[in-house]
Amino acid sequence: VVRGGFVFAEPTASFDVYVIIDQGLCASSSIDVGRLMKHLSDAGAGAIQYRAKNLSKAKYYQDIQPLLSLARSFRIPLFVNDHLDIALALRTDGIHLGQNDLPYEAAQKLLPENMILGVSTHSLEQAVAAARLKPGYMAIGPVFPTTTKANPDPVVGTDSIRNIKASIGSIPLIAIGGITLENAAEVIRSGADGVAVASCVIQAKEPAIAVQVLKERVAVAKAAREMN
Ligand code: TZP
Ligand code: MG
Repeated sequence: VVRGGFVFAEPTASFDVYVIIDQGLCASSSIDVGRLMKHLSDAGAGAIQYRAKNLSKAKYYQDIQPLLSLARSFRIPLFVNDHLDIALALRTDGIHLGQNDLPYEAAQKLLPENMILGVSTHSLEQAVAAARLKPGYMAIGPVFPTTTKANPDPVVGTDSIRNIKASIGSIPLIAIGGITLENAAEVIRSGADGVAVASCVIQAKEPAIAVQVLKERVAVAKAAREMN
């Protein structure tokens, strides 16, 4: 990729710890997003998403443009939330779409081959329907109660994760909603391939430590799962 005269290698995404950089959370804690991104990438977050529910498309575009340059220099994959046109215009690593965004099959027709499509699901039925389109990853949630998302869908719980994972085959399943350092292992033991987190990292005293601990707990829980 050539950007501003610099050549950057495309980073590869992993979905063990996927951090949602929620603009509202960052603003209310006076967090510098660029610095946060440096900490997340140093700590080994597999991917990041910029989520801004209260910004116009114009402002979102303005915000994410410099963040993409930083993400490239830190070699961390960056996902756009909601705005497929912005992802296409900037050639981000991926786009994350929910049930009320452009339908996945329409989005897929527009996506370049190397752009990852991530989708949100909130039930087994939605997961089975979305799996037919073979997205790059699938989020399921909220697994636990969350205050980060306004009007969240009903809590899915950990019990249904196993069933959903069994129904979607090899598509990486990322659990989301109310995930913390304390419950991350349980979520992985229930069958998720990774965790998506916002508040537990953004509002941590040291976001880098939070990511390191999450990564460690996800890895240990996966290893234990594979032994059984
Ligand atoms: N979708 C389902 S829950 C959620 C989103 C975007 C918010 C996750 O944030 P937190 O702070 O990790 O609960
Ligand atoms: Mg959305």
